[in-house]
Amino acid sequence: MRILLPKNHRLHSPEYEYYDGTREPYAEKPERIDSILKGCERLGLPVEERAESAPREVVEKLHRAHYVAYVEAKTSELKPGEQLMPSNFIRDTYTPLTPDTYDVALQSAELAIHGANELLRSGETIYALCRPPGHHAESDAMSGYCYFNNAALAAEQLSRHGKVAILDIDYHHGNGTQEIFYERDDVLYVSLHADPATSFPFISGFANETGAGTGKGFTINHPLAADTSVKHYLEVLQKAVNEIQDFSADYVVLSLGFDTFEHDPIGGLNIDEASYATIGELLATQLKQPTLIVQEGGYNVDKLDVLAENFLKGYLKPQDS
Ligand code: SP5
Ligand code: ZN
Repeated sequence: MRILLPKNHRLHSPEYEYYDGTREPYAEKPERIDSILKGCERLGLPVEERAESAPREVVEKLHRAHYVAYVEAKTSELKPGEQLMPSNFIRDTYTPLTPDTYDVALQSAELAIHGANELLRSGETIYALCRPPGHHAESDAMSGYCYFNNAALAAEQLSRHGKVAILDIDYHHGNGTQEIFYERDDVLYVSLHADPATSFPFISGFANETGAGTGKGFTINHPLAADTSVKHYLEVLQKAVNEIQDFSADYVVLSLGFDTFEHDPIGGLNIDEASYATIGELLATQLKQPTLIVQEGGYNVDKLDVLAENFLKGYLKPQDS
């Protein structure tokens, strides 16, 4: 396993998000990646730092050109230290723009796409520590700290070489990833997430959303109740893995969020820190396909290092024995 690290992610560091109109400190902060990286380094995994940007045409394969141009134009108006909450192409009040947001989001996208290319070349598991995250970004809307959909762009690249399954285990439903692939049968989207009846993003992630047109049956949602036990969570995860095998995926993209942790400040299912090793081991044992791991959420900065370390220990265990 190799780690890809975005070099300039800390240039994107908004001060505020708005929760029902009230300013709150921005939860998706640079220290998240520092903490996750610490966990990776404790396992001695090789790290490649990158500062490349995804070409606009590549991003425009999945995002509407007019949206990409809007993000660029709005950020270019900003002076150092300023942040702007755009009025358009946005779904919520969690996704502000700062002067470097456009560039840093393109670099985050590049990290995932590069990961896909490396996976195609070597077959080795790649873990892209993308920041900003991506799974809430729709074809023409920023949302939930996400601007461009890193995992979807990686899946798009992989889909030119075979069938791709995206397994999304962030606490929140990946409304962006679902929307982007909703009518496609070559990319399966399977997600485990907190019930959207009561959790962000509210608009999607219900079990009756299963795809449309040729994509019918290729979106699978597993909403989970707030009181879900680890035991039940693992049973549903097993089911999701079986669905990926039934689809005969050639490649897997794992949208990995640590906001399912019981003490996450904005998410929080009942996953304790030790159980991330169980989750990692289950995935590594049963998903034999070449796999790209893409970082999504996870906001308990003081614990992210341990959560990542435990997940990776579990994930690497089958290889060690
Ligand atoms: C990638 C990702 O995990 N994005 C998640 C974005 C969801 N943000 C919603 C946070 C709302 C919770 N804030 C509640 C504060 C109440 N005082
Ligand atoms: Zn999340």
